[in-house]
Parts: sequence; C-alpha cells; structure tokens
Amino acid sequence: MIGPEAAALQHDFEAKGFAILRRALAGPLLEAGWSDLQAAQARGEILSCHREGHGVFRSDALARQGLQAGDVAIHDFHLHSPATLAVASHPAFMALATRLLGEDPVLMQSQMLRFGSGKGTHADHVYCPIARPLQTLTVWIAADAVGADNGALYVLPGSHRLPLHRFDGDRLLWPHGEDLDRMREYHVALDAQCEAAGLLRHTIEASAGDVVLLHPRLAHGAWPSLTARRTRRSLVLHLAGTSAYTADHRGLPGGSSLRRAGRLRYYRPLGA
Ligand SMILES: O=C(O)CCC(=O)C(=O)O
Repeated sequence: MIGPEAAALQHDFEAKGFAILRRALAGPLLEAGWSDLQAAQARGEILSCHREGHGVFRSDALARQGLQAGDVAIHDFHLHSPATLAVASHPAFMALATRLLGEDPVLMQSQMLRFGSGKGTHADHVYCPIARPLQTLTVWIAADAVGADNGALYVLPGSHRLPLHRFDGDRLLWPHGEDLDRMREYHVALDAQCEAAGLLRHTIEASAGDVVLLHPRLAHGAWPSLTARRTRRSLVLHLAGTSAYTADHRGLPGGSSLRRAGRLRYYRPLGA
C-alpha cells in the first residue's frame, strides 16, 4: 500500500490509536488457515493453548483443565500451517505495520480464537515482557462477520495518549500471572481512567478479511458474546520492531532460529 491511503491510515492510528483495513484479505486464504487448524485438532496434534486464569498449556491437557478446544486461544499455529503463516505475513497489511513500527516487524506470538474472548479492558503493551514494550503493535484479523451480538472488539479511541497505567505503584508490565481478581481490578481501573478522561467505547463491527491495527497503549477489550457458540474467528498477531525483540522469549527447549516470510521475521523451533 502506498501513497494517500497509507498516510490516512497512519493518521487514524496516531490520532485514535487504531486503524482498520477493510476487506484486506481474501476469504479462501483465511479459510485455508482455519481448515488447517480444524484438521490439526481432529488429528490430535499437540498445540499450545491459552486461556486467562489457566495460562499456557498443551492441547492434550484440555480435558484436565476442564475446557474444550473452542474455549481457548491457540498460540503460534503459524508454525504448523503455511496458510496461517501466509496470512500472518500478508503484504496487504505488512507495509502499514512496518510504517507504524518504524522498522520491519517480528512476530512475537500469534493467537487464533474461535469464539469471542470477552476480555476486559486492557492495553497490550502490559503483556509484552521485553525491554521496549511500547515498540509493538497488535494486528487483529477477522475470519467471520463480527458484531455486537457475537463478541465484537471495542476500543477507547484516544486512550493511547493517557498516562501509562502502573501496577503495584510503579511497574509497567503485568505482574500477576493468571490471577483473575487482579485482572478484573486492572480492567476496572483502566475503564475508570478512560471514563474520567471522557473517552467512550467504540464497537468495531468487522467483516471477514478486515484487519485492525491496534496501538500497544490503546485500551480495548471484547464484548461478551450474546449468541451461544456462534463462531467469531480471529487471528491476533503480536508484532514488535526487530530492534525491540532480538531473542525468542518463549524459551523453546531446543532453541529456535530466526526466519523470514516476506517482510515478517518469526522464530521457528530448531529442527522443525
Ligand atoms: O479477539 C479478542 O477477543 C480479544 C483480542 C484482544 O483483546 C487482544 O488480543 O489483546
């Protein structure tokens, strides 16, 4: 993307803290990634799962956690599925992501969610345990129509300019692991800070193929879904500037090597 369109989106991003590329990705490529996930789950492939309050665990521990496959975010499925990697590195949004970061992006983590997360109001930088957590960007890619009834994202435009929230007095990064009570306190505190600043929630209605870029300081969350089990598939990418993420923070046991897919850098376990 070049010229006035990119400049307008960058302006939106800087003014409001988010920008939307409508219908940037084609359905068949998105569907290929999601079919890969369904097939991997049907084969019982071991995947990395996450749910707030439970943390990160292997998919073969789902039943032990009292959860089903649709209840969790799947982490880093781009390492299992070339179609998902193709979406995660797609040129339709990579030039804008690079422009917003000021350098080439590296993928810290991807997440695939089949249903709305219902996450409370938060800003993503607090979950980036790197030296420069503000040198990051979240990319949210819808694979279904997402609206108020099935767990739409909401954002608080302008909240990326509010003073940074501090945990326990002075800490920039989230220090409380999977403690849901402390999470709720954070969500309530951030909502209150936005309300005091006169900022209102804006719901993002999305179509399949829409790409939303979120500033790391932007307060946002997801409405609870009102329609039981109606899918609202999304792929979420957590990107950092290459100079801000210089080693793989997942600490894969066998080590990892840095790879490239187009402009995107990502880490792959050694030997995979
Ligand atoms: O897709 C969602 O439900 C939530 C995404 C989100 O808020 C995040 O990944 O930070």
